[in-house]
Amino acid sequence: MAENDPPSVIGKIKNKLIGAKQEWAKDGRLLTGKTAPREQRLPPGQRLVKDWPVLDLGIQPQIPTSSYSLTLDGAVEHPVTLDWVALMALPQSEQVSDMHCVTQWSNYDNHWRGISAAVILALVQPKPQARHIIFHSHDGYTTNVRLEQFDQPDCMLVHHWNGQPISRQHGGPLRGMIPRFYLWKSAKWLQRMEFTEADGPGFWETRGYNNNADPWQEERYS
Ligand SMILES: Nc1nc2c(c(=O)[nH]1)N[C@H]1C(S)=C(S)[C@@H](COP(=O)(O)O)O[C@H]1N2
Ligand SMILES: [Mo]
Repeated sequence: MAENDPPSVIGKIKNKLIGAKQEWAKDGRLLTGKTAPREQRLPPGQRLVKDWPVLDLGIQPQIPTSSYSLTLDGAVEHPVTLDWVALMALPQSEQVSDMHCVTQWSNYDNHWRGISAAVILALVQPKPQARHIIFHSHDGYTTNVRLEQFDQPDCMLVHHWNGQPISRQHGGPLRGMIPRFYLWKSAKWLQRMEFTEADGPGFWETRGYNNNADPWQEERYS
């Protein structure tokens, strides 16, 4: 979502909430100043919760699978737009992973079903110059990761959580899941993955959040 989008898109109240989160980033709120090795399951400054809180920009697009499609384009050999049937025809896989939100909650052992990063990358074949992926969502949200951060065995595009289709509020029918980075890197209501040569900081990355977002390095803010 661009800086200059009209406020009506998000709504004034939500702009206030976004503003508050931005202030936190500026103040370095929630920082413990510690780092931890990966072997420590709970990253520094996080607390374990049993539920799955909802965080978004105040818009929760409703996208039936019958009208859903995902575009994979940019610096790839084989750009493609896949409808739901085509997505489900790809090899499906399962993973169990933890989630870590910058607002300090973590939860463990989420069971995902979806399409692995490896399948997506094999399908589109990023060009040698591709270095980054920009995730674009149906609510106007964007987030960026480096290609090698996505090219990991635990990264997926997910459509089921703990045996159920991912709900609308959590970004269904399809969202990104990049478990080893703060959850703002995992785009809900995914619309497009754009492979790029140049980095393109997304919604939160341009509002004071860290571009890299490693929870064990406590990379909350920039
Ligand atoms: N499309 C979209 N994806 C998004 C967001 C968003 O506002 N829109 N928020 C991000 C943030 S800040 C977080 S913490 C997680 C929250 O995911 P959840 O609501 O399923 O817990 O989604 C991330 N992905
Ligand atoms: Mo977040």
